[in-house]
Amino acid sequence: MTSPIRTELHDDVLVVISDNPPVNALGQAVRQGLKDAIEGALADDRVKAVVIRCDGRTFFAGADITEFGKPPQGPNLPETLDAMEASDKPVVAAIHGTALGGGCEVALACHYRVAVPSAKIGLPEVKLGLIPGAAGTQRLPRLVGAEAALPMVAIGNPIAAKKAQSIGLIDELVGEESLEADAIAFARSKIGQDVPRSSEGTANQDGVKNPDLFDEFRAKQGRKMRGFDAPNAAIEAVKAAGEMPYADGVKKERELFMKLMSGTQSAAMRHYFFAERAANKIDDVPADTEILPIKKVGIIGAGTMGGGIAMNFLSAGIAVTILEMKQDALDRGTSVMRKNYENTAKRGRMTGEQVEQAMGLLTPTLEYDDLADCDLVIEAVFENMDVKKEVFAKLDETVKQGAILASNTSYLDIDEIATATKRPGYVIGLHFFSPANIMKLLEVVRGAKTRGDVLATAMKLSKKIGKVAVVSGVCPGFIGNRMLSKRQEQANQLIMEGANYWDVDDVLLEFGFPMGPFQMGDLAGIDIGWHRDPTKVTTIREALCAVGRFGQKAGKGFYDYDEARQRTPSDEVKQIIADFAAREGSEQRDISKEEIKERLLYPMVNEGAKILDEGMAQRASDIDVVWINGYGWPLFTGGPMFWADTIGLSTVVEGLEKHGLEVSDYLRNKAEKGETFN
Ligand code: 3H9
Repeated sequence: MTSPIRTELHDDVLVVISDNPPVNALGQAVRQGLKDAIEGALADDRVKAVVIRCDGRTFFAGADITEFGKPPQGPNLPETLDAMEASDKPVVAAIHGTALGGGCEVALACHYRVAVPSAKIGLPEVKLGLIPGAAGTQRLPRLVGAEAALPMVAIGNPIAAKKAQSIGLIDELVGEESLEADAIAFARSKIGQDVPRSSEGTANQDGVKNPDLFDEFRAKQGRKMRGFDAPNAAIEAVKAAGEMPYADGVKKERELFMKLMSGTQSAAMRHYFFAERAANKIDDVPADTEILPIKKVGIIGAGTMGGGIAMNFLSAGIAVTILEMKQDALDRGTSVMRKNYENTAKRGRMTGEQVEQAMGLLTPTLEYDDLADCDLVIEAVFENMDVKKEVFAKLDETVKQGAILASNTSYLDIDEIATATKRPGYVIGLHFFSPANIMKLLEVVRGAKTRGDVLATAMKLSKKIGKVAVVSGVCPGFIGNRMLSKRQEQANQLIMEGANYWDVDDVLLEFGFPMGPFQMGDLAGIDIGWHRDPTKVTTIREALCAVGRFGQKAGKGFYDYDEARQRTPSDEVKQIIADFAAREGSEQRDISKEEIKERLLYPMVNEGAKILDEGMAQRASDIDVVWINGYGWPLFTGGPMFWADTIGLSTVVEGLEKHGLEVSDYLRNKAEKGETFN
């Protein structure tokens, strides 16, 4: 097998080049090639300096994640990098694309780093439930200080080259088109000088002088880190870089790294990494399917949903025509969008110019005819089949042939909607989640007649607008809401049987969700869809509405809220629930948190199994992607299906049986055979 590493001698500078598509992951052959190349350079008197660069779209994007969990094959990355750093001849990393994880560690082991301005550099291992394992946690703080290193190691977001230069991680920015030549010149300018080694740096003394740095960081980032093991290990490792000699710090890093690597969180998060990428692939639609050009998008409805959807396209530079029935609704919708953008600008995440650019791409209208030349129209009107069909019939008449007509429905039958048109092949569901400009998930609903190129276009477009897309078949509630309804059913049932509603919420919080179903109800508004007749009480929600407990906006719903929107369980609500249960003849008993957890989560797994069995999801991991991105299922468990695999499908089956709940044949069969979903 030919090595992915080759070398080219440019007079006295040896350029070591990696060509390991798609992302130059540091697999065994790359490590071996790098080690050999460095040893060769040291032994060759003609070579006075070394440049390391990559072919293709990026510098090394990290260790090869597919090797994790398999028997290690040498040379390992730490020893390869130690050999590099030990060189007395200057070694320069020439960075383009993304230098991530092990790739950033390669750069840190080099004596100098130059980068093109568009490059990004970072240590995203925490996003895989890990910390850097090739001395990144020890070299980085010694080079840039603990304060600058902490967010990079513990939060894991890559930083732009310019920022990296400002903290001392990059020595020089070079030309986008002249990376290699500039890096060679830079390397040549360092020949004959003592080489600086990151492992010998002293910037980490900032953490020694101000040891509160670490607790302050933890306090500030606590919410983002809740439930995750890796960020705390990352903080510990960076702290160790200030407290211990380098060799001991590296040992400490290794201990922490190995512990995380063998734990369930990292397995879950690595599962998710590949799950997100798999979700973008459609089994029977070839990857090279021709994509339909989408230059102009029409949106019907300028309410919260329509406006949010529109912002996705505007932010991605795609023109949007937004339609409403009445001028005041149209004006209100567009001004909300502008306000949202301006708030983002206030927080420094957009410039004023970008706000104007985005809003400049928006055309508000009251006329269907203005949608005629759109390539894609998404309707986000009232959830009613007759209304939707009317809209689609009108769109079919007005919008040019070959354009895609999409519905944002969250549960209606796309196939029935498609019957209102003469182009069912071009009809698709695009189910955005609220707030649509923020939530990552997009359920792409494939109708019976939806064409392959229409689907492929939707998937490609979703990536362009920064969404994580998952294909769902047509069934009530699709993947996400269909499973949610099973959880909600149990939540309602549990409080009728005597469980405290705050215990139900707390069980989910403790599991890692950002909030429970009753908090969620309060946030969304309990009066959504309420008939407004306080004398007609057939559900607990109606009973709450009848006494004006409409949710957070009213200061009270299931919970009482203080000024800071902190919730306190309400005796009044407890009584309302008890009275309602008595009226319905529902017996009350003490219900343990364990039972609550099992009854909330196991039926979801069972529904997931049915979704798979019916072919409504292509793969179990797609269901995980839906729940992690759309409903706050904790990433560190890998999603409902991976979590079920982790605890064992027979555990789930036994739990469902114990509580007298449905067990699908598909789940039972898998459990009996000792199989897993993933
Ligand atoms: C680490 O480095 C640990 C060390 O500290 C310790 C060592 C001792 N390995 O995302 P894309 C595949 S941990 C294997 O669609 P993009 C990916 O699955 C690692 N495969 O492209 C996909 O395959 P397919 C730290 C990888 O342009 C294809 O490449 N590094 C890896 O949208 C294209 O990927 C990270 O966490 C990998 N490391 O984004 C960075 N990376 O085509 C992880 C990608 O079959 N990677 N693949 O579906 C990324 O964040 C993005 O891939 C990147 C490109 C931004 C680089």
